[in-house]
Amino acid sequence: DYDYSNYHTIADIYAFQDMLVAENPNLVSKIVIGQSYQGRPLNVLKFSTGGTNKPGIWLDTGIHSREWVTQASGTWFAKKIVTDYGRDAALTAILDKMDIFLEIVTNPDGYYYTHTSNRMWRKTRKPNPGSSCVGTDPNRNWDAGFGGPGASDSPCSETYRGPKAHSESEVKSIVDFVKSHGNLQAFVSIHSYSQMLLYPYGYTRTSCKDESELHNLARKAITDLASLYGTSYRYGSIINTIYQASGGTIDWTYNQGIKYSYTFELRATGCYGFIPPANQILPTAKETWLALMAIMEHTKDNT
Ligand code: 0X9
Ligand code: ZN
Repeated sequence: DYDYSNYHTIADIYAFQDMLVAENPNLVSKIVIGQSYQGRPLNVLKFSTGGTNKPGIWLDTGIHSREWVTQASGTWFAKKIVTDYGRDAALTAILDKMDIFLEIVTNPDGYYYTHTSNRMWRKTRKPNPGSSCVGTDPNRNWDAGFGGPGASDSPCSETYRGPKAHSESEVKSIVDFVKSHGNLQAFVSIHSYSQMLLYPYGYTRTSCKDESELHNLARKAITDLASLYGTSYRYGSIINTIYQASGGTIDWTYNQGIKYSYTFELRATGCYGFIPPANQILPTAKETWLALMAIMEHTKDNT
């Protein structure tokens, strides 16, 4: 049986996904939206009770490979969805109206590398011509303020934006999926760390047009999150709450018309940073789930 309270290799997580599909064929399927630079599949779990092109909710974890508590939480979310469907009224109502898409290992080459070579690897693993430094920051590579302040043009930087927008197949595959789906209503991209729930924008100080609704929903979500263990989150726009960042995921998805675009920074604070001990996984996943439910329910009620 899968141990949700420990960190796992990419092979384990891929096997977990196939097992979940095999055990819940009427609820879960696996979509391969593309492949990574090194040829690994970009797997997305689709949770659906049937119907065609229902409104969708997207969740991704691990686009920054070293943020291991996010992939571990994503695995727990997948199990939680199949456990709660038909038992928990709120989740059942969400899935009766909407499909949920979950990409757990969003940067597989990076994740593999964090297990084999460098635990602190963040970027993709595509070489940069003319440089000995490898990789692009997949949270600076989106076509939203791409190339502006809040990203680097140096391949050796941890926030290297890449040679052009959507140059990374891990990013482009999601772009293509979002466009071809055409009916995503919420997009939640999960990072760690620093305990924040953020909405657009990151590349500009201009408020997004849904700011007051996104702000109020964020407050509700972090209040629900805190109800479990008292974990305290900050919330607000990216640029006002964490720092200016251009080319970020949810700025692009918001500009595509996906109103409920959020990004989390999960536990911890400075103490554990990117490497929380495994005993943090379950509490992190469980409290985060409460915030996700608040966002998903609000999306359902406003779609
Ligand atoms: O710098 C980042 O990419 C994020 N912090 S992290 O420590 N996880 O690397 C914050 C930026 C959030 N911005 C967007 N999602 N656009
Ligand atoms: Zn991150």
